[in-house]
Amino acid sequence: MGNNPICKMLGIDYPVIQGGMAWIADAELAAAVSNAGGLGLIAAMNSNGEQLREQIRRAKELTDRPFGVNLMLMSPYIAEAVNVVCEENIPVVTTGAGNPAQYMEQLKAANVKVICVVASVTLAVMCERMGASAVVAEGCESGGHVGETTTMALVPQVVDAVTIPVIAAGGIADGRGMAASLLLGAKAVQMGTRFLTAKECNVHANYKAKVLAAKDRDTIVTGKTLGHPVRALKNRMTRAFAEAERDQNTTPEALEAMGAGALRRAAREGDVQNGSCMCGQIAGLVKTEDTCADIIRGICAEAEQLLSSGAAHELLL
Ligand code: TUI
Repeated sequence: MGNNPICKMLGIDYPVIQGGMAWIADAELAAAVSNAGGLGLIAAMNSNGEQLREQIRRAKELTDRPFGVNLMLMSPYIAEAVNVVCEENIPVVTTGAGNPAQYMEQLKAANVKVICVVASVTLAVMCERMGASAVVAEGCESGGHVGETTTMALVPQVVDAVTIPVIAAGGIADGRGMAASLLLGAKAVQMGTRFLTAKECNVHANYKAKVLAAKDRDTIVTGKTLGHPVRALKNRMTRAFAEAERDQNTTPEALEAMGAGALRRAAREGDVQNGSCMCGQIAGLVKTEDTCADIIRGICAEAEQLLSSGAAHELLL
């Protein structure tokens, strides 16, 4: 993709970026996506510096291609994670779940490109001013921590508000979603749910099976009352959480305690009833476990075919 600004900027073959899924996006998944020509990412999530360094070293053994790290800005170890990213010469980070202002200078000084994941035009504009190389405009169809605006509404508004390249995310899992994103003005796509079900993804088999079986209305957003809304598959845990949120007598501390460790429980232990199976609304479209190479090549080929076929164009004649 010689004309694509994101491919040129990152030295990748396809304008496809893997989401930085906590407890899921490890060295193996990141290396598999990068080896397939996309941009793989290791999720730093709440890892301390040495845990993150171990994952980075492992990914370096598995691929010679560029890969990045997703920095979760709410992490108690965020300062350590930023130091390790700089020391390990990681070429690019994505940031999520907050405002990256505090870390921009250090990352840029170490030649790390910063791509901010944003859920609003306001934060997109702030990130561009701070020196971000691109933004991921992530609609509320996505899994995990979500904003309030849909991908369809958010992407073109962010595209009009910034001059840096925009990457679309939230609700994209096939060539139709990619083609639509490019028509909205995005230069690339980021996908989480699609890679969660990849063959090379180490998430627990129970979690993968639940995503593959999910239908269009099987996700729910909880945590709004805590100020960090999270989208996950409906199960015993989300039902209990939603009920506790409706109860005026529940304290924020009690709610936080219910959520603590829930993603790990589902992703690593396979407890998909009492754990949190974060995933996007597009899960209903994801039916098969494929390799990262098949996912990336398939989606780009389908988007290319749709955009060049003129089939949509005919509808306006
Ligand atoms: O960050 C994500 N997705 C995530 S983070 C995560 S870990 C987590 N686990 C439990 C509770 C909370 C987080 C799981 N999934 N996507 C990027 C994203 N960023 N979506 C929304 C935002 C966002 C929201 C508010 C970014 C900034 C913001 O406000 C910052 C500010 O100061 O304006």
